[in-house]
Formats: sequence, structure tokens, C-alpha cells
Amino acid sequence: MPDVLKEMSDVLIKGELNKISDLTHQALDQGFSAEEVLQNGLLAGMDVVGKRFKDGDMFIPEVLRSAKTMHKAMDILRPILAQSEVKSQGTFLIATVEGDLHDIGKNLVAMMFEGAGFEVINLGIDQKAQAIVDAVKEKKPDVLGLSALLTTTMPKMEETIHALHEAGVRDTVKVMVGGAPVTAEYADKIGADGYAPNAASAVDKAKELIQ
Ligand code: B1M
Repeated sequence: MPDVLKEMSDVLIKGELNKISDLTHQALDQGFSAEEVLQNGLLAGMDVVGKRFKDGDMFIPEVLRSAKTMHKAMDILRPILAQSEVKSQGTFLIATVEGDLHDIGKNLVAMMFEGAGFEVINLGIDQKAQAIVDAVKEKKPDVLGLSALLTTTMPKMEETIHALHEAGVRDTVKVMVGGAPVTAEYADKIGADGYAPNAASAVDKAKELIQ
């Protein structure tokens, strides 16, 4: 891996907030694309964080510092990733479901949709089914994206889809689900229209759904 991307990955793992902006600019100045910086610098580091967290070698405050470091770099990459296409492809509403505070993946998905020319409404984390239904009624998105990172919050996706039915708006919007524990089988089971394993393929899936 190129030195600067390896250094970004290390800085993200250590949560060295004061170093990440300079390194991100440095990587871009050296000619790496925003996608390369994201994949090989930031996400490579976040992978290690995930493994260490799972093995009990990193704890929540440290993981939070890594997450903040990732956000800081993403602030620099977001406008660059958003420049790639201009024509509006539709409106995309995204939320992390109730009880779930993870937002890095959701924000990455949102960034990719912005980059692909969608108008993006990002409702945020820990969103109750009713709040999502209200937003669907008000904003009338073409696609609704639901993100969950915990096995314990995945059922909130089904609850949200059920609430859309109850409110009589299920047929007005395509619903996509995703997040590390979510699978295509689970998406089918809960009556979602689509599933994507990562941010890049989420855009392709959304385009396919609204064609
Ligand atoms: Co959390 N956490 N966490 N955590 N955390 C995980 C998810 C976990 C897998 C760690 C582990 O044990 N290995 C585990 C979940 C186990 C499970 O249920 N399967 C876990 C746990 C247990 C917890 C707590 C319960 C820990 C505790 O308190 N004991 C707690 C829960 C809090 C809550 O939500 N109520 C908790 C807390 C936290 C922090 C707050 C410390 C922090 C979140 C900070 C933040 O988001 N602002 C955190 C983090 C950072 C992680 C890990 C390390 C990294 C998650 C991440 O950001 N990944 C994570 C381990 C891991 O995943 N490796 C872990 C990078 C991100 C780019 O990937 O989010 O998967 P991801 O998104 C991808 C795809 O999934 C997909 O595209 C994205 C980009 O390609 N995707 C979609 C996501 N949403 C999509 C939607 C789509 C399509 C694709 O369509 C709509």
C-alpha cells in the first residue's frame, strides 16, 4: 500500500484527529482519487478497528475516536465524491433505524448517492419507524434506505416497512436495506425491495429499482 494511505490507515486506527486532515490533503495532492483514499486509507483502517474491537483489543472510547477521525477525513472527501455527476437521479432518504447509533456506513452510502447525482435527505441515527414514515410522507423520496449495524436493531427495519404499509405509503417508495449484519435473504424476508452489501453497489441497486 502507498505510504501516505498506510499512514492514514494507522492514524485512523490510533484516532489521531489532529493528523488526518493534512494526510487526506497530502494523499489527494499526490494524485490518489477520493475513492482510493476512502477505500485504501480510511476503510482499510476501519477494518482493523472492527477486528480489534471484536477481539477486545480496542474499547468504545478508542473506537469513537477512530470514528471521529474518519468523519474528519470524510468532510474533505465528501464534496469531491459529490462532484462526479450532476443530473438529478431522484431523491434518496436514508436513516439508521431505532436503537442504532452507527452512522459511518450510512453516511458513506449517503455520500455515494450525492456523488451519483441524487438529492439526499439524511435523517440521522436512531430513527423511529414513525419518524421515517413521517419523512416519507413529507419528502416523497423515490428510494428509502435503512441502515442497521446490530443484529438487535435489524428487526426495526421490518417494523419500519410494516409502518409504511400501515400508513398507506409503502407503494410510493422503493425500500433498500443494508449494514454489516444484513443479507439479501433478510431483505427478502422483511419485504424490502432491495439490498446492497456496500455503498457503491447501493447506488447501482437504487438506480435499478427506479428505472
Ligand atoms: Co459498534 N458494533 N457497537 N460501535 N461498531 C459493530 C457493528 C460490531 C460488529 C463490532 C464487533 O463486535 N465486531 C458489533 C455488532 C455485533 C452485531 O450485532 N452483529 C457492535 C457492537 C456490539 C456495538 C455496541 C453494542 C457495543 C457496546 O456498547 N457494547 C454499541 C451499540 C451502540 C448502538 O448503536 N446502540 C456499539 C457502539 C459503537 C460506537 C458508538 C463505539 C461506534 C459507532 C460510531 C459511529 O458510527 N459514529 C462503533 C463502531 C465504529 C463499530 C465498528 C468498529 C465499525 C462500524 C463502521 O463504521 N464500519 C463495527 C465493527 C465493524 O463493522 N467492523 C461495530 C465502517 C463502515 C464504513 O462500514 O457501517 O458496515 P458499515 O457500512 C458499510 C456496509 O455495511 C454498507 O455500506 C457501508 C459502506 O460500504 N451499508 C449499507 C451500511 N448501511 C447501508 C445501507 C444500505 C446499503 C449498504 O442501503 C440502504
